[in-house]
Order: sequence, then structure tokens, then C-alpha cells
Amino acid sequence: MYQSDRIIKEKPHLITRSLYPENQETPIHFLKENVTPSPLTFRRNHFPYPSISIQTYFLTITGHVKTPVTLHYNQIISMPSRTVTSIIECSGNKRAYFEPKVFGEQWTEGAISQGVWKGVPLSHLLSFTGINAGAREVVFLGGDFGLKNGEYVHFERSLPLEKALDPNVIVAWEHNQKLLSPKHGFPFRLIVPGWYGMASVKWLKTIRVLNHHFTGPFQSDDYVYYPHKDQDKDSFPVTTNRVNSIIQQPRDLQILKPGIHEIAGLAWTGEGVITSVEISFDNGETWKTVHLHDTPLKYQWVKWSFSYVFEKNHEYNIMVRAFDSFGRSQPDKAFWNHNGYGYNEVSMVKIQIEK
Ligand SMILES: Nc1nc2c(c(=O)[nH]1)N[C@H]1C(S)=C(S)[C@@H](COP(=O)(O)O)O[C@H]1N2
Ligand SMILES: [Mo]
Repeated sequence: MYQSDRIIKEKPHLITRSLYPENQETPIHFLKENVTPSPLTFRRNHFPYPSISIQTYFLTITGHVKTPVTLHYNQIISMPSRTVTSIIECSGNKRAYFEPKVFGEQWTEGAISQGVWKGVPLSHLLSFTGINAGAREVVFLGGDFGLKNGEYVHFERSLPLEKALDPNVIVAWEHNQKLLSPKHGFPFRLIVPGWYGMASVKWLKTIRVLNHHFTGPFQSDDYVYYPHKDQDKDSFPVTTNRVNSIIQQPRDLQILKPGIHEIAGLAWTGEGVITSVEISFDNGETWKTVHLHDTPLKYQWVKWSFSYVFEKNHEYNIMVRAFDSFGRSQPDKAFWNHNGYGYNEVSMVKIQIEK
């Protein structure tokens, strides 16, 4: 066997942003299938992985409920289940592209995955306990913890009651027809389709119903859009995924032979569905509609492609923008915010065609 064959047969790798805690993104040309295999799924962690043993594990549902309950693993996985296919995209995806630069993990475009998640609807769990009048939010506590702003805290986030009761919000134990892996939240994680990834709390330990607004550090400091550099005014929380796209092929700064090439990628949105994707070869003066490979579905990405004849000895800026059923599209200039969330500027690659 030649050395090159051996290299080609090696498994693809993630791109490491940090190892402790582990933060790794997926090279976007590996997002080929509609379901991202677990080993290729990006990893986003604020703290070291918790160690959880199933024998001692239980999930508590408490707070502003009629009957608090404690459930063991087997009780939960024997409940009526629902399967949702959904993307999970980190709200910091594409942060590296903000100008001026912002602090935080410098994700490029691969902090996104699409998976098939099976679990019990949260609404079913809450029908078990009942909810008291005046309930406003539901808080989810993850089993991982560490220092934040000088204090030991767990990763903890809330959802407004209305979103928590959406039948697509599930407490999942299966990912792509397999048991949830330890890195992605075993034994249970929340899946919140349509919201950026921070909402999908891993290693779920406690569910608490509140009659007031939750203000943990991952709710009030992080995952807030702060539009100004030096002041907090006009801030608002990070929730749904913005309409967005990536160009997977050709890759940025690739050199190609003259002639016909296929341009291909993905497009997605958090609310509604993708309605069209457009491409421009003249810096946004004119746009053509690309071919969508499937009927766009809610919470899922859609693959698109477009064939184009490239002239020799030329450079091209290929620009792509997606539209959704709310009439939203990708802006010409990203909405800058202090912590660098929700980047969805028109996607672009620059390529060169040989002489
Ligand atoms: N308990 C816990 N849940 C968490 C996180 C975390 O650090 N701890 N990170 C969140 C963020 S910011 C994202 S983007 C997703 C990433 O999910 P993944 O690592 O399974 O891809 O998990 C979310 N759930
Ligand atoms: Mo994230």
C-alpha cells in the first residue's frame, strides 16, 4: 500500500479550538450527509466533561409544579418518545469573521451539525408534575460545572414556558439511532429545535419551573446580544438561529482549472423554512437562484448547488445568500455585537482560475 492510500483511509478529524474544555469544529466539507455522524459532530463545552454513572443517576423536576418528581433512567426511556431531525448550530459559529474582532472561541463555519434525536417531549414530563399558575420559565441544569466570574457554577439555562411546551422540545437519550454519547450529553440532553445550540443543555440533571425570570451567567452575561462596545444598552437575548448558509465547494482561496465547476453548500434558518438561495458572481450586482436538492424542512438544513462556467486567468468572488419564509435574508454586513453571536453575513469564497 502506498503512503498516500493510507492517509486517505484515515478518519477525518475535527479542528481543535481548545482541548480542556473540549471545543472542536467540523471541517465543513465533511458535512456531506444529511445526518452528521457522532464522531464528526462539533463539540462545544464550557467545562470539563462530567462523569455520570447510570446507577446513581436521577432527573429531578421541581419548582413551581404541583407534584415534584424524581425519575430514574429506565423510567424516562420507557416514556412515549418522539424523534426530531434538527440542526444544532452554536451561536458563536462564524465568530472569527467579525470585524472588529471579538473575544471567544474563534469558530469559522463548522460549529454546526444535523442529527436525529429521540426522546420524550418535555411537555409530557411536565404534564406528569403539573405546572402551577404563574409559571413563566423552565430552567435546565447540566451536570458539568466550573469557575465562572470567580464562582463555581453549573451550565444552566432557561426557556420561556411557551417554548418549553413546544412538542418538538425533547429530553433526548438517542442520537442517530444510537445511545447518546458521553460527549454529547449522556444520559439525557435537551434538544431545542430552532434555537441556537446553547439552549440544548447536555447532561441534564434538574428541571425547575420558575414563576420569575432566570438570570444565571449563561443567560444574562453570555448569550446576550450586546450591540455596543462599551455599554450594555439595547441588549437582547440570543434565541433562534438566524437565516444562514455555507459554501462547501469550492473552498475559499482554491485554485481551479478553467471550465465548468459545481458550487455547493447548505442553507438553514431557525424559524420557518428556507424558501430560496441565491448566488452572485459580480459582487452582489446580480443574483441567480440555485437548485435546492430537497424540499426544505423546518429545523433542517437544505443542500443546494449551482453549475457555472469559469473563465481562465480570472479571480471570482462567489457570494451566496439564503431567504426564509419570514422574508429574512443574510445581511451584506453582519450585525456586530460584543460577544460575537449570530454572524450571518452573505457567504463568500474567493477562487482563482488557472491560466
Ligand atoms: N451542560 C452543558 N450543555 C451544553 C453546553 C455546555 O457547555 N454544558 N454547551 C452548549 C452549547 S454553547 C452548544 S453550541 C451545544 C453543543 O452541543 P454539542 O457539543 O453536542 O455539539 O451544547 C450546549 N449545551
Ligand atoms: Mo454554542
